[in-house]
Amino acid sequence: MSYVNLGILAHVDAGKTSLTERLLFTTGVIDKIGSVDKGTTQTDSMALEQQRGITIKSAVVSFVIDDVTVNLIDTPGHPDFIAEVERVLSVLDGAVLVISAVEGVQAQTRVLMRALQRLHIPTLMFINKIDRGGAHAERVLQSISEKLTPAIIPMGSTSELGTRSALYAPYGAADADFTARLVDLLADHDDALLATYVHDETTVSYRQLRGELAAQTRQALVHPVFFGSAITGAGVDSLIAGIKELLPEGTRAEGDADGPVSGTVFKIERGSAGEKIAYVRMFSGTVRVRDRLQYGRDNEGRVTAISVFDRGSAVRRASVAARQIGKLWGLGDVQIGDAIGIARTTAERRSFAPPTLETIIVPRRPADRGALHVALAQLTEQDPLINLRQDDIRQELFLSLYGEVQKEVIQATLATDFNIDVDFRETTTICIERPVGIGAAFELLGKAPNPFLATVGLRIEPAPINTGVGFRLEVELGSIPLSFHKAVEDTVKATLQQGIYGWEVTDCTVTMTHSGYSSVSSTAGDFRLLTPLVLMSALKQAGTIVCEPMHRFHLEIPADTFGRILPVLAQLRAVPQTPAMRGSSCLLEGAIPAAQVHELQQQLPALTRGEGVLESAFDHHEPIRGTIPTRPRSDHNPLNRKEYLLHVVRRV
Ligand SMILES: Nc1nc2c(ncn2[C@@H]2O[C@H](COP(=O)(O)OP(=O)(O)OP(=O)(O)O)[C@@H](O)[C@H]2O)c(=O)[nH]1
Ligand SMILES: [Mg+2]
Repeated sequence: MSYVNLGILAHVDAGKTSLTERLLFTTGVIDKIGSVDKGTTQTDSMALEQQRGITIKSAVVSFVIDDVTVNLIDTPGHPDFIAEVERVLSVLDGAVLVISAVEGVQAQTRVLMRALQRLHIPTLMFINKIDRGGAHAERVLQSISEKLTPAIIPMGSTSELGTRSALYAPYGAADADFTARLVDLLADHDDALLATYVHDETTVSYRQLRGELAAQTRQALVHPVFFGSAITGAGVDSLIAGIKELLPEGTRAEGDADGPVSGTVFKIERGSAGEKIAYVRMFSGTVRVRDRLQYGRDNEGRVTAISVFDRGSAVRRASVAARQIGKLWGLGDVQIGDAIGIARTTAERRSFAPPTLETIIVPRRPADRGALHVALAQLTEQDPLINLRQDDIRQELFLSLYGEVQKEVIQATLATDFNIDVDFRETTTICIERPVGIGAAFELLGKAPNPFLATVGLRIEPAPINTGVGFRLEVELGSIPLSFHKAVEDTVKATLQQGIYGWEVTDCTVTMTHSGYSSVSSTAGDFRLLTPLVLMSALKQAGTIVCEPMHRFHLEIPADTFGRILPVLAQLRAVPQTPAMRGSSCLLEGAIPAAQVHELQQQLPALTRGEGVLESAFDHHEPIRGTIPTRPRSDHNPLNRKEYLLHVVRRV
């Protein structure tokens, strides 16, 4: 048996869950098809998902095509739940990107496609909802080429588009236009094919072309496009055949069931008794019930039960092996992103932007404060991109968020699962700081006013945007023990969580320029305590600029409301580009501060007779115009030497 671990990704409401349901039905896993609108699908199983008709958590199901087991991961499309998609990406062999034939490519589709391309995940596209009024094939293909990638090939044609009888028919060897387009596309990455074809086109057989198409799809160089409808089932057979023909079977993995154990945890759930359940994609080796496993940083635990996905749902098994997805019980301290056994050496880079909003969360009953802390800690463990921060000075709980819908979901979850009613106060945006110049500082051991048994010198300078924090050595590696180096590096990263204005400092390089210690009495603690002092004084010299998160927006409004929208956009500090007129609609794209998106969303119905549609997704950080928002450094404040030393003394 071979396995394909397949993600279904798309913008909100494109039809991922409906398509998942249809795939399960067509492959014989379920004999009655559920509906998102009635809350009866397999993958939208949470009560909140069923009430709202949207997916909130990713869910795994499986079906079999001939001798291939497909583990399908249905993901949420709403940008507020992008963290769910982030974690799934690392375990996929392939993906189906769903695009609505009516709404077309949306801001979120671009965000997803960019991530799939960056990770070289083989991706098929499925243009869904061909049965719905307003469906358009050519227009969607055109916008895919323009906005996502030109390396696409429509695999068939549609008829009676926009009606319940809409159908999809795959192209075959006899379709000369199709084969010509295939050659054209494939030859971009295969000179030999082009040369043979130019020499004598009859020597390249259709089978060879399909084989080359599969090979290039598996390398994520080209993207076959299918059409259909999750509701009527049109085109779904062809998509299933495409998954088998064109996507790799667990080839991104080493895949040896007898090899050393290696897996990745991509989802955590709590069982009915509150026990932790870890969803693991195995890359190599076999895990059996009662095995002792190393996981995460330095944790060890015994597996008490395992289930594996088989024809639909998870079933109890004695083991889970390479290429499979399984649920593991018994790993008490497990977290999302943890490696099971040997960690895979993949670059640890975020595919999507971190949350850009932060809110203060308060229990309605003050007595719930402690319980709220515990409940939120549990929720953040399932959703590690949500940061929970306790402000010691203000005695308040800060929660980072992607948006308003996520806020409502957290509120509802706390009420139903934990019986805690909460309110939110002051949603603000999370800014970042970037250094603007170069700053350097050092403190020598034994030289007042340095109270620590360590010499540390650091230089900080700007680095290219989106590169995070780099750490380099300009001192000999052996000049201090390795553990002291490590203490400095870790402390540099921790200190930069809060810059001069209290925001995380990023896109910079920190270089260690001086180091020294006393072989008799220095400890790593001396380095840990001295580093923040030196670094913050270097940072002060360099200076930082506060940058706020900006969204790219796409606004569709009735053309006659344009005059009314423009001043509102200006007031919200949005910068629109030249508008495009399409019939009686006006399309506006541009940049808007993340802080203002919600306000625009609120005002839109009144400004556009309820017809305006706004989409937006995080795009970049930009120096803030106007007053700089600051948040207090809550743990310690090395900007003020005296206060910091007092803090250290109190702590020691
Ligand atoms: N006419 C038509 N409606 C569809 C089709 N696919 C989905 N829908 C409808 O579109 C809406 C959204 O469908 P979902 O399957 O929940 O979409 P989704 O992509 O899973 O949405 P999120 O998980 O919330 O991002 C529902 O009302 C579906 O009934 C289709 O092929 N044709
Ligand atoms: Mg869904």
